Amino acid sequence: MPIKQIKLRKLQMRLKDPFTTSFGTMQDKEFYITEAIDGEGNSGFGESVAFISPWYSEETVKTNLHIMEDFLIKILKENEISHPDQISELFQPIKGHNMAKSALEGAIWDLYAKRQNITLAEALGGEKKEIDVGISIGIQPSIEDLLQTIKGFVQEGYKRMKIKIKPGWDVDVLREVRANYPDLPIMADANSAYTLDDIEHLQKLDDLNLTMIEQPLGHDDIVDHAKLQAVMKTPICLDESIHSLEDTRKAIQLGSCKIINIKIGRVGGLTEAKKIHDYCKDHDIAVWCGGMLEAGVGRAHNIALTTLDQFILPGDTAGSSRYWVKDIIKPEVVVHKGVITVPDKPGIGYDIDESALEEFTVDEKVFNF
Ligand code: OSB
Ligand code: MG
Repeated sequence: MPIKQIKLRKLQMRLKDPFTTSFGTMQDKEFYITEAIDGEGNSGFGESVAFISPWYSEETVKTNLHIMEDFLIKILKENEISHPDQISELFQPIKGHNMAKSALEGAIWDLYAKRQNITLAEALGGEKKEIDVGISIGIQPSIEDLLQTIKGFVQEGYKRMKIKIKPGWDVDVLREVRANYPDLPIMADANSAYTLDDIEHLQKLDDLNLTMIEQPLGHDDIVDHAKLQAVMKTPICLDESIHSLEDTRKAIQLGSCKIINIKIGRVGGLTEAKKIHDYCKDHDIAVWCGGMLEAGVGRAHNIALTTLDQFILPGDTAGSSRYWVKDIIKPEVVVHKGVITVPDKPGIGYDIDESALEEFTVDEKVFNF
C-alpha cells in the first residue's frame, strides 16, 4: 500500500456541554486528526482520543505528537505495509502510547478500505447494518438535573443510560433513577473512584438491577476487581484496565470482569480491538464499544468496529449533535430510536467537512514519504 504523505492536524473543539466524570470536567477538546494519503487520490482519516490532561490515561495531546513524529511515523516510512493488520506489530517495539498508535493505524485502515472500495466495517469483517447505542451521562449538579437529562435521552430512544458515579453521587442517585424507570437498562461508570474499602457500599448496587458497573476500582487493577466481582452480583465491566488482548486474557482468567468495554484508542488500534473482540467471543464475554467524546472521524471508526457480532450490548457512540454544534463529517452521525444506520460508502463512510476541519485546525504538520 503506497503511503506518500501523513498529515497531523491539531484541532480545537468545544463540547456543547461540560462533561463531568469522577476524575474531572471536560469541555474544551484538543486532539489530532491524522490523514494518510496514497498519491492516487485516496485519503484515510484517523482520530486520537487522548485528552489534554492525563486524567483518564497517561497519554496527552502533547505526548501524542512526540510519539507520532519522533517514532511511529519513522516506522511507517521505513516499512512496506500491504495490510493494516501489520501495523500493530511494527509499532510493538514502542511501549505503550496506544492512542498515538491507534490514531495512525486508524487512518491507514480507512485508506486501505477506500483503496479496496469497501466499507471499513467490511474490511474489519463486520456484518451488522445497524448498531444499537446508549448514552453516557456525566455527573450532574442535582438529582433533578439528572432525571431531566435522562428523560430527554429516553425520549430520543437511546437503548441504555450509563450514569457516571463517584463517592457521594452513587447508590442514592441510582436508587432514585431506578424508582423512576423500573425497566430501563441502566449501568454505572465509576472511572476508578473506589477501593476495596468500599465493598459493602458497592454491594448495595446489587439491588438495583444494573446491567453492569464499569471500572469501579484502580485504573490499572485487575486483581482487586476479581475480589470485588466474587462478592457482587452486578457484572463488572473493565474499561481503563484493558490495553491489549493479553490484559483481556488475564482479566477473564482471574474473573475480574464479565463484560469488556473496547475502546479502539485505549487498546492501540482496530487490529488489537478485533483480536479482543474475537477472544471475548470465544470465551462468551459480551463486549461493547466505549467512547471518548470523539469528533466525527473517531465516531465513524467506533461505528465500523461495532458491526462485529460480539458487540452485543449498546455502545456509547451517541449522535454528533449530543456533543457538537458542528461536527467535522458530512453527514453527521445521526441516532434514530437508539439505532445508527451503518454508512455504505467506502472507508469510514462519511465525508470530511473540509470547511469545518479548516475552522477547527490550529496546527498542521506534514510528513512526506
Ligand atoms: O469512561 O467511558 C469513559 C468520556 C471520557 C473519558 C472516559 C469515558 C467517557 C465517557 C463518555 O463515558 C463516552 C462518550 O460519550 O463518548
Ligand atoms: Mg468508562
